[in-house]
Amino acid sequence: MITTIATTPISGQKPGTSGLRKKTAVFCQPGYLENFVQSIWNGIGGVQGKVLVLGGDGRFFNDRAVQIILRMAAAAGAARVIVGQGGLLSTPAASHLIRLHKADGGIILSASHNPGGADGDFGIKYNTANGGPAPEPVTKAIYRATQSLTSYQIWQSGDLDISVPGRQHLGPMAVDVIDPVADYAALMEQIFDFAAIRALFASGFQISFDAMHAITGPYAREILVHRLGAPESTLRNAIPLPDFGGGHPDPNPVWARDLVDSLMGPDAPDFGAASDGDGDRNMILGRGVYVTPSDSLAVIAANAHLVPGYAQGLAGVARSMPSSAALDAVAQVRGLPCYATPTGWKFFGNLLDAGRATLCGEESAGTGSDHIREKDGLWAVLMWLNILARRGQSVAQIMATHWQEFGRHYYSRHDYEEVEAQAAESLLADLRARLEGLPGQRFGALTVQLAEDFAYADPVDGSVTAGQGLQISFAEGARLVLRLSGTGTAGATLRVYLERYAPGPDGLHHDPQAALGPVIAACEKMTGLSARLGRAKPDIVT
Ligand code: VG1
Ligand code: CO
Repeated sequence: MITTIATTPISGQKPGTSGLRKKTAVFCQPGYLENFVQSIWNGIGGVQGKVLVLGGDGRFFNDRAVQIILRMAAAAGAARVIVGQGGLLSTPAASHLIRLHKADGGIILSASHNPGGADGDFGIKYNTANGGPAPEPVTKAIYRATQSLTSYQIWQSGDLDISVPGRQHLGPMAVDVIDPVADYAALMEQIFDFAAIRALFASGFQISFDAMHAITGPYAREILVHRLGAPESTLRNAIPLPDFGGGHPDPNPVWARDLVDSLMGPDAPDFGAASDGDGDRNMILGRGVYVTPSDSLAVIAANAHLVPGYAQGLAGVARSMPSSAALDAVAQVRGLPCYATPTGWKFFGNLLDAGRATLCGEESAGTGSDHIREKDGLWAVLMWLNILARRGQSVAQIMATHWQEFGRHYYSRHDYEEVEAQAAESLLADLRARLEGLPGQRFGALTVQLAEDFAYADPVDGSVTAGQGLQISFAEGARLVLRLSGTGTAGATLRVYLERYAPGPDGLHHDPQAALGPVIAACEKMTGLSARLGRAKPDIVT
């Protein structure tokens, strides 16, 4: 039976870089989730007769939210919802299921790399029929719907038992509970040379994978241990916990410190990797080496032909604007089209759908391809393992030869977290106002060549997205980008992206922070950042 509940708009239900993210306590307020879900339905023209995929990364409130969304889908007349067993699905697995079942869309419950738990963050994201995050026009329509909402509808019933696979009904709506891992694992087996990776493991090649107490644990166990024969001891933190063990499920050298330390230590395994809360990001390490995400993307692009799924070659490649130009260097040598998009996976969707790009990536450790429409952490790990198996070299050797061939793009991101929103906004506003006059000006050792407020004209649908970060290029082969994060839930986070190119053959093996010294100094001179934010140093350096 459908009940209609009167409500009023809740302010601030505006999707950011990747869905709506708020403190868990905010999402748990009566009606908060319901208002937003009803606004999704209203914003996309309803779900009457439609098929949806539903699941999340298992963080606190995932289980409650799944039950509410199922009842609201039934009330809205959805024909069928495919839900991961226990309400769980990694983001890449959800994207795959939408495509596999030709569903009309899907809902993913996650705040990704943000911490979870009652005191952490929660999030919800709508993906469209191509399996990708809703593009801007759709998120705008959903946001508009939140502003005029007067009621929501929900099916009156108790909770469904979604702990075992099988079909049930909620009123007239079918609910198919499925194994969250099986279809995804089968897709990986189609793309990669599992026999080669199995042989690599059998030869004594050791790996360590850190699931950070988040969703990838069960996926990594099935693929790396059961299908590829790695020992169980390969896995760290592989049991998903609602609060991710109290940590940030963010695969970077700060939050995956133990893994990094073990790869830098005396008995290091040959290869290390970690994934984030919802399984769409990755960190790649070799014995004694941390591979920056932008370099990882470039190496994957340069070696993709070694992987069966990409043996026919790449149509093109794409990166987010702040990501380093390491990818561009590969694209140039290989004669591939290369696109630079705003931050956020939703901007890759059109390029992938149109067959213009095969591989995409972001400096934030998201890498993926046209096999789905999300970034994919385990896919990136398997790309590396397949490449390592075929090349028979260590990660360090692969990096060294890559830099020899393409030059090295020293790269780092400095994050200033939870700064006063107004201070960060005015810093960017003041710099924006000076952009026109910057070319030709010198800041320490660097001379500004180009300065712009990045706007993206989508080559497929012609839509223009403005205000996507301030980009300053220097004549000396360096670049600085500043933008505000769109995924935080408290204050503002200023991201400062730093890059400097060394063409080689010399100067390829410096410490990145030292190599970037002139860019860091130019940023300080240009913006007065530390005084304006009241911060002597960044909170996170990746
Ligand atoms: C961050 C990253 C961005 C990524 C986004 C979602 O966004 O910088 O590259 O696409 O998170 O990733 P922002 O606006 O905070 O810089 V995830 O793994 O959180 O879904
Ligand atoms: Co994520």
